[in-house]
Amino acid sequence: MTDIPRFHPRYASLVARERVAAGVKSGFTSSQGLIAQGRGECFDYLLGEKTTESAAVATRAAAALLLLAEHPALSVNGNVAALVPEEMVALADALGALLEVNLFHRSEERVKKIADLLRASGATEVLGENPNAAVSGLEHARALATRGGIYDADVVLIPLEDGDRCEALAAMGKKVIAIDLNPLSRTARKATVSLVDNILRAVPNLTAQVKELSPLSRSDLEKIVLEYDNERTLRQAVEEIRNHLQAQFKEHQRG
Ligand code: PTJ
Repeated sequence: MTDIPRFHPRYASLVARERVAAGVKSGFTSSQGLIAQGRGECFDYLLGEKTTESAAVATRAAAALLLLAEHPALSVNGNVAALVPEEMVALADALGALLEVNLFHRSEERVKKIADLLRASGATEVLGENPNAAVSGLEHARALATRGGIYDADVVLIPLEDGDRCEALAAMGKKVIAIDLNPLSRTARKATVSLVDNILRAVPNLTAQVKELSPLSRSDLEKIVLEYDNERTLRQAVEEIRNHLQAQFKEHQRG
């Protein structure tokens, strides 16, 4: 990896870029993952590279939804594995949830490398290497699922992916939580709860929220979920981008 100086103004973003590039070199992230990361970086820049108010509200609702779930499952692809392997294991542990590798550009070699990485990061059980079911309505490899894992889950976390699986999982009656920096994406619009935040911040924040909310009663958790409105959150995220850009513009004008 390139040695990035800690004081570099774009340190976090450059380190993330290096991690995705290292994932490609190690063979568990797809080369297309570099493009996805670039797209994410751009939206993060527009958001001010921070967890916004709307993302914090969505994170709380996502934590409540996960705590209410009987069978939560967390999906892991090549970009997620490159950026937050240990953090995904910590979230799974906090919830007693299952981790399942699910890839768009699937190869058995990549699935195994990601599962091995998650195990090396502390996961006791990782699904996805032997899928035995398919999510209906999807023509590609992302349809593959495991019984007892994503296929039977009532709440599924799907970070960094395209919208068609989100829609297909929702059509199966599941609640879907997306992590996607693009508030206009199909995934963000179709999910039950969308975290418009960088996965680097979103997953640790989600784990912290799960721990904070875990003493609450089911009815208190249900209240948080009921009060949450995903459309309102996405509108607010777009507004936050606009406000950030206006503030930046004013600063540039002042010199
Ligand atoms: O490992 P595979 O084969 O399953 O492929 C994974 C990728 C990410 C390549 C695949 O799912 C893909 O092509 O995804 P898309 O369609 O590019 O969508 C990814 C979404 O995640 C985009 O809306 C990005 O803005 C967003 N995104 C990218 N990086 C981040 C992000 N969101 C949060 N945090 C990020 N770091």
